[in-house]
Amino acid sequence: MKKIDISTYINKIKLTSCIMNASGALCTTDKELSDLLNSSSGAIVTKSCTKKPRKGNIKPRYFEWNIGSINSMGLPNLGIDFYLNFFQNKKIKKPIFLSISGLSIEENFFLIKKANFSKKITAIELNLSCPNIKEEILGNNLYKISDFLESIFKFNKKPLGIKLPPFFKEKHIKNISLILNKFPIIFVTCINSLPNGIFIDINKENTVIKPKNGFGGIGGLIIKPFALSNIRKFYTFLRKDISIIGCGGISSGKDIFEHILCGASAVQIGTQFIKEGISVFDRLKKEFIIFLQKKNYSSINNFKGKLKNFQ
Ligand code: RRO
Repeated sequence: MKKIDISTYINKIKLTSCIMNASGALCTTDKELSDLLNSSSGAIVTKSCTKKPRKGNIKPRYFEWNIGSINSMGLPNLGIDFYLNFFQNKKIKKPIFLSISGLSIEENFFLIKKANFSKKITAIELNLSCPNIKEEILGNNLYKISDFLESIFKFNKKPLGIKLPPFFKEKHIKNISLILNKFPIIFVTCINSLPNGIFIDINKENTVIKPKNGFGGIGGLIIKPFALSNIRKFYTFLRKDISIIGCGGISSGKDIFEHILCGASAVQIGTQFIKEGISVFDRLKKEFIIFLQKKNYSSINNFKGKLKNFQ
């Protein structure tokens, strides 16, 4: 039987498997990150971090049902120093993406500068799309994003990518792509959770999470069509050296195939990782390889971005 290679590149960064965790999913604490280091995931991204540790929102702040999840975590994290120290004295065999999500432009500058000093951090995933904080989502403000990136690339030397919110109009994706194409970013991750959803417990007739009267970011299976459409559109509008990391609604090998067919170079697992635990990476890897065997593909380059129109 043909050998199936599921390795990939995010720009010039090699991942031996194209499957990794999504920021926020079991990647906050020492134990969670240690488990990820020992797992078959192709890379690790940390929980988005801030300058100081944050407790996040009041609990319950996460809920899942059969086809989705809702969260209003509120950026709980152990602070950038914890994440930089954690990797400092570890033997590391895969790329490490430090997710940062400063609450102001100045805080983001501080975090990016700090990450630049750490040899263990392969790349920065700049999260411009947290749906659960009161501060503005920069990913939705094209004017600010352009100035912001201009300032960042005056000093930043680390490979850097951006985690984007979902967009629902082609013109928005086109406009943000025109801006991103002007800067040396190496990847985008799309999509973050769909903001301001609500889930109802019909027996109790109430919401299922406590912060913000029950409103939160929606993830999981039900957001897959929006993840796929964002990946597809960004694939057509972004420079070809900007890789796309697909995130949203993956729970099977077939879902990974769909993300890559739309143009993703790698995929992140969020809701399904939280549901299933660390063994999700072994299972998905196996499923994906069997799927490719059946399709007679030997590497992801055989089909990446090659989605055809209906005929
Ligand atoms: O911590 C969160 O509430 C959170 C973040 Br930073 C994010 O980027 N996406 C999300 O769904 N939740």
